[in-house]
Amino acid sequence: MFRLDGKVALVTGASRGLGWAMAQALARNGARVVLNARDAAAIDARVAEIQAAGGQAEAAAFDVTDTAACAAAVARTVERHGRLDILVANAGIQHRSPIVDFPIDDFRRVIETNLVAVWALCKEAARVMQPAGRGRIVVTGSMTAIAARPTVSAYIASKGAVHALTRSLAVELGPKGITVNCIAPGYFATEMNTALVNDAAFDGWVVGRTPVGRWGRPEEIGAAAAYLASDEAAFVNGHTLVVDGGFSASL
Ligand code: GCO
Repeated sequence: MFRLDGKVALVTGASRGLGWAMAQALARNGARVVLNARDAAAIDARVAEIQAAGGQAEAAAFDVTDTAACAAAVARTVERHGRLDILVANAGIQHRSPIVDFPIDDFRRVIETNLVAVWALCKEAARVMQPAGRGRIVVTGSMTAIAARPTVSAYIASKGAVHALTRSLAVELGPKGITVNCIAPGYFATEMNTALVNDAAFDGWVVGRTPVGRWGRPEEIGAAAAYLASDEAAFVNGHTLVVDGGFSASL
């Protein structure tokens, strides 16, 4: 079950954190994975790691806020491999500041990366999946779009929109054989959260509020992405799969 042999996937933000974990999981299950990140050297190293482990991978270094680059990457993938079966629109950034001090330019940057780029990638992927009558789109949302905390208003707004976009596209693309689902991570010890992990009070709060009593491990997100990308998940559509150790289920 959950094999992806013969499938071609594009994963954005794949050089580290949750994106890297998802790219590894898809490759481990047999997919040919196109890994995206802004940093060409970082993504080349990750491609080499997957290849060394016997997987199929190639690099696509571009900034997801460059919508022309997004379109070109999808077109190049189809040109090279004749298909794009799976999109994992994961790349995202964080900016933390009380709203009263939050620079509008930082707000716009977060929205451009976490929402506009995700929308643009979904558009390009749908354009090539539709003729095939099949596709899997997985977007990275956030538990904070379900239960918020202070000082991350741009991130939460962007992720809340991504959760809504998931439902919108699931309804529009479902009839074309394309499912669209969202993975909403809880607190994971990724590079984006290094400052939080290293803050003893915040670390204690996360561990105390999470029923399983720890931060998430990136590989635990990889398994969720591999499932949603699989043939077995054909009847899962418009769903937000929360992977948070029970954090958002608890008072
Ligand atoms: C923060 C964190 C969160 C997590 C994750 C939780 O500052 O609270 O960055 O946003 O990264 O998104 O779901």
